[in-house]
Amino acid sequence: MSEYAKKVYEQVKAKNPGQPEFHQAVNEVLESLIPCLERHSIYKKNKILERIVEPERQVMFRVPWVDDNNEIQVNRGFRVQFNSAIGPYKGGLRFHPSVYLGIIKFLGFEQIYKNSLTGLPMGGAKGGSDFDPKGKSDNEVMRFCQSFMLELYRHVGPFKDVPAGDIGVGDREIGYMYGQYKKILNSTDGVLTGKGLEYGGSLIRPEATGYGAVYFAQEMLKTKGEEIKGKVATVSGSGNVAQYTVEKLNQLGAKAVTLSDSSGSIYDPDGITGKKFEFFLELKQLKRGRIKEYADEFNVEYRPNKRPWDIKCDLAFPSATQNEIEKQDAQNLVNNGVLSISEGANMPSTPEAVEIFLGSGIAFGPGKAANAGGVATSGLEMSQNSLRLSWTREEVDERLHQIMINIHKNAYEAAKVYGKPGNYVVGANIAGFLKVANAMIAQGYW
Ligand code: NDP
Ligand code: 2IT
Repeated sequence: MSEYAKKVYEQVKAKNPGQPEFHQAVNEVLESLIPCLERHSIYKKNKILERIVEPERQVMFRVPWVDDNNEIQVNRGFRVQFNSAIGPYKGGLRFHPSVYLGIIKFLGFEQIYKNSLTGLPMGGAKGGSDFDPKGKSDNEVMRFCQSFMLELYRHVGPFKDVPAGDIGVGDREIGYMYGQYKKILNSTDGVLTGKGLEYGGSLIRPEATGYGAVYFAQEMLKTKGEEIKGKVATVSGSGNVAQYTVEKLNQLGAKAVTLSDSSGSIYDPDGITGKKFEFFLELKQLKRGRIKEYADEFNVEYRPNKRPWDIKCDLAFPSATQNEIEKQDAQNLVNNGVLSISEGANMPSTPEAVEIFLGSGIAFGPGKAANAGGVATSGLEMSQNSLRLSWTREEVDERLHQIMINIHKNAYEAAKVYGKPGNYVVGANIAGFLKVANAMIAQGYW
């Protein structure tokens, strides 16, 4: 690593102890930026790295709520407003028991570059709570969301900070939070994205991350003279991103053969298609069931506590969580002849796995590029709210598709210009960074 990037990384580790995921995200970005920092001394002169690794604001708060047994429960809430150089803070909320400050900071840091890559004016942020929605009644989730918003409302707003969903936060949670915000402020502004269609949501937002990850894979494959059609794909997770990844793969004539959750994975060599796909959507969206029930229903293999990465495939779409592809998983994928990895999740590959992918010459699409379709379509939801209009499904999908094509092109070109052709990690990080860094310089230090 260059002396400058190394110095800043060491400072980050010393000043943010006990936050390995944040260190990991920072390390990857700083390392990628070296060719850019070497070429342009202006960023060092303006102390851009020292500034960009420090969130503009971090809020942590108590979230008390009453469960169905009338007992008071207390969770911890977070909103990290990382960077507003190019627009209002924007990024999801994650409700999962593993959430602590380090997770929110890694996600917020990634979001800065991702949002910049979309070409839309959105700064980077992330928030959430260690609340676990699993096994809670709708009323409990509602009371939690109301309490969470009772503090969060002070920090957000359509020109300030616009949260959305992430793990454990879907249309139900967004609805409860939006209702509470409206009640507190008597304002119907578009403070959240991922809203229901009836009250300001955008068509295609639910599908956007998964669709976008497949569009990104499509672009990467084109550079190798390949196409999606006829390919076999492994997908992890079974939530929002996984669901619409499988749908788009089906539409484009590929075959998705796996799904997973934190308990295990299923392997359906005939493909998750037709009635089986409909069953899967209903199982997850309406019944909030477990993926094992798919295996039980269709008599396919259930693999307790196993991820999908040992299964032979052409395309892989990690769509569950961070660090879900470790070194051996990456080696298995490469040994089995995988052509592309398109990260639907945020930072699903460990640094050792990324090294294997990059070293093997396969097309590796990092999350901040490959899964940017979700936040991009959130940006389109914000545009529609401002216009007081709703675009059609076709119009939003066309814009999403074009944004993914542009992100691919910009990352691909940047990698070439900075001497790392084919390396989308370097390309995405530099392309995302330049716009933010230049905006920071233009606005003076603050
Ligand atoms: P959901 O909550 O809808 O689904 C999450 C899925 O991942 C579930 O199947 C869940 O299984 C699994 N999962 C979560 N944590 C773990 C874990 N620690 N180990 C194993 N499996 C796990 O979330 P999303 O689909 O929205 O998010 C998935 C990923 O995509 C995340 O990394 C998120 O940050 C990223 N992302 C999401 C976007 C969006 O628009 N929603 C946009 C861009 C990225 P279980 O039910 O057992 O917990
Ligand atoms: O990681 C992400 O980009 C998201 N969870 C979506 C954020 C958003 O504001 O739509």
